[in-house]
Amino acid sequence: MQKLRIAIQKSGRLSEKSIQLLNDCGISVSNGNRTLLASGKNFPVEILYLRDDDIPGYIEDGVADVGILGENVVLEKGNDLIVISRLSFARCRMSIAIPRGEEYTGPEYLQGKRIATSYPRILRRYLDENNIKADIHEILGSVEIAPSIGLSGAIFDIVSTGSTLLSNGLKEVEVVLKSEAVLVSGKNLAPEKQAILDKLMFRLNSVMKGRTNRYVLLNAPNDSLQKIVDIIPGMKSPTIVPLAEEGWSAVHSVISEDRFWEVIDQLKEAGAQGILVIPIEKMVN
Ligand code: PRT
Ligand code: ZN
Repeated sequence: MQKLRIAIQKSGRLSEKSIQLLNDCGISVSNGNRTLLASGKNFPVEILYLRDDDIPGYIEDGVADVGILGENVVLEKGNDLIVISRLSFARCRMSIAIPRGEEYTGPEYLQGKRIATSYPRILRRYLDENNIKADIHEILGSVEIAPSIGLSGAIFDIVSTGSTLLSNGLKEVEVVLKSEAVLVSGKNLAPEKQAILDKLMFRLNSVMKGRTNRYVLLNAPNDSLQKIVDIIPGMKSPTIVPLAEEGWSAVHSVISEDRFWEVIDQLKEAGAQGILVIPIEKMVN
């Protein structure tokens, strides 16, 4: 039987979360000793553990079928990849930074400068779009030290908290793109593999939805129920159950995590009490 080959990062910022995501999809993947190729225990997949930079090439050559990697790597190294799903982890931005003491006047500042980066393709595109002629100096690691050793006047690199820039005397002046982990596939998957991928996507969507929503339970006087139902319509409509105390009901619903605090405030204002918020493991539609 055919198996879907999933490439994930062998060790690094994406590894644990990639394994966790597959596990949450019911695919047990060992994170013990990562041999190059391992079989999923209860789903027709094989896991290939690779350096993230190698994943696009392996997929494009047909050695792997799908992979989990940062969008930044997809944009820099991928030619023929399809982004199937955004995965909401390993979020970061790709930014231009310059020495803190310099005055930044806008993208024009970069005209004629030398910029050090490990992402020449993404940087080239940004510079071209802004009609900036600058010299891109490609280096593979420790990009952040380039200005202090006189190698370049600016850098283009991944930024998360910004503390690496800070401790190297740099300041972030342009956010060129935002990135997160994504699931990518090659073009033209064999039908049998596509069918496995469809199954995996059904599970993945349920897990992703569960992660981005919360189950809410609250009590409210009956005369505020309509207001509350309008605030939290839920998947279909909220469940309303009468409480033992006359004139009161319990309301159960689902709310999206990104609206969470705003919704909680509105619920309290509408008269909700005893609000409980519970994580959702999976949401199957
Ligand atoms: O060995 P392999 O080649 O597989 O791994 P790698 O060293 O190339 O990649 P890895 O594991 O460091 O990162 C994998 C992916 O995680 C990246 O391609 C990004 O998509 C994503 N990611 C998210 C990050 C960061 N956050 C991040 N902060 N990748 C790198 N960093 C670096 C950043 O460049 C800085 O130097 O971490 C440092 C700390 O960042 P600050 O801003 O928090 O100080
Ligand atoms: Zn890498």
